[in-house]
Amino acid sequence: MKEDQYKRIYDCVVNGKAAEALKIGEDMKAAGISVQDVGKVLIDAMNLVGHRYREREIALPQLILATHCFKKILVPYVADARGNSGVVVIGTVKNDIHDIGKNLVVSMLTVYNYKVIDLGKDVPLEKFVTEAKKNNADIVGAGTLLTATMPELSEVLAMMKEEGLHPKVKFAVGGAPLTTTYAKHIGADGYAADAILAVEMANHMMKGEQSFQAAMQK
Ligand code: B12
Repeated sequence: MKEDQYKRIYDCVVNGKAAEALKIGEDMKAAGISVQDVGKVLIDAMNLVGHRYREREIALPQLILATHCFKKILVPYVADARGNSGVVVIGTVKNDIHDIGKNLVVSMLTVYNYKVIDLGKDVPLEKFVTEAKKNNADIVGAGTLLTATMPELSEVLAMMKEEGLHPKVKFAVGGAPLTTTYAKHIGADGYAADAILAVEMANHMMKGEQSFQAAMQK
């Protein structure tokens, strides 16, 4: 990818230029830029936006606008998605309404040809299991941003085991307070620190492997 292309994508997300996002995605696709390369820039940009939000340099609407741009840039790539990589049922656990990061994971998995059943946020735990059964899921992904709701993750896994889904159906977790150590401790098959790593994780899981993808050191 050329530097000006990198800058165009980066600037769009960082500065929330939603009106330009779709065109940028179309231009990148037409120029033959792979979704992997676009995805890496999107994550770089979201890391900066996340940092600025934490430092209170920007407000919540700007964070949400950035994620909107992220998703829109990927729209032309989603159009090609065939959903044949595998089936993922994903959601944010009950009592937690954070869904910005989970939505980015949904977008990235979709462009990488996963059929994603997005249960949304504040999801009753039994729904992960019923939807996994109904949709013949390969992977169940549960996320949380609150330390208070981290124990719900093990409950989802326990229900999957009770219903005979796990270990055939793999269980993945994610969200800012989680770590590889925690994910392993509760018996999850996978963890990913961001949306690109979530694709890598899912690809490993589809081969029946466990996969713990901590953030890359900058
Ligand atoms: C935005 C935000 C909100 C927004 C949420 C909007 C929305 N639609 O999501 C609003 C304002 C609604 C909100 C509300 C609250 N929030 Co809040 N919120 C945040 C904030 C600032 C950013 C979270 C975020 O979106 N990050 C950006 C995304 C891109 O990152 P991410 O979520 O980590 O996602 C990435 C990875 O984790 C991974 N990933 C995410 N999900 C999944 C799932 C799977 C399966 C996988 C594999 C990977 C994966 O991939 C993602 C993309 O790269 C954080 C602080 C912070 N710096 O993180 C606090 C924070 C999470 N909130 C916090 C709190 C306390 C709350 C409230 C309880 C506040 C209150 N008193 O009302 C309420 C929650 C009420 C409830 N019942 O849920 C605390 C949690 C503290 C804790 N340790 O529990 C934090 C850490 C702030 C703080 N420092 O105190 N919040």
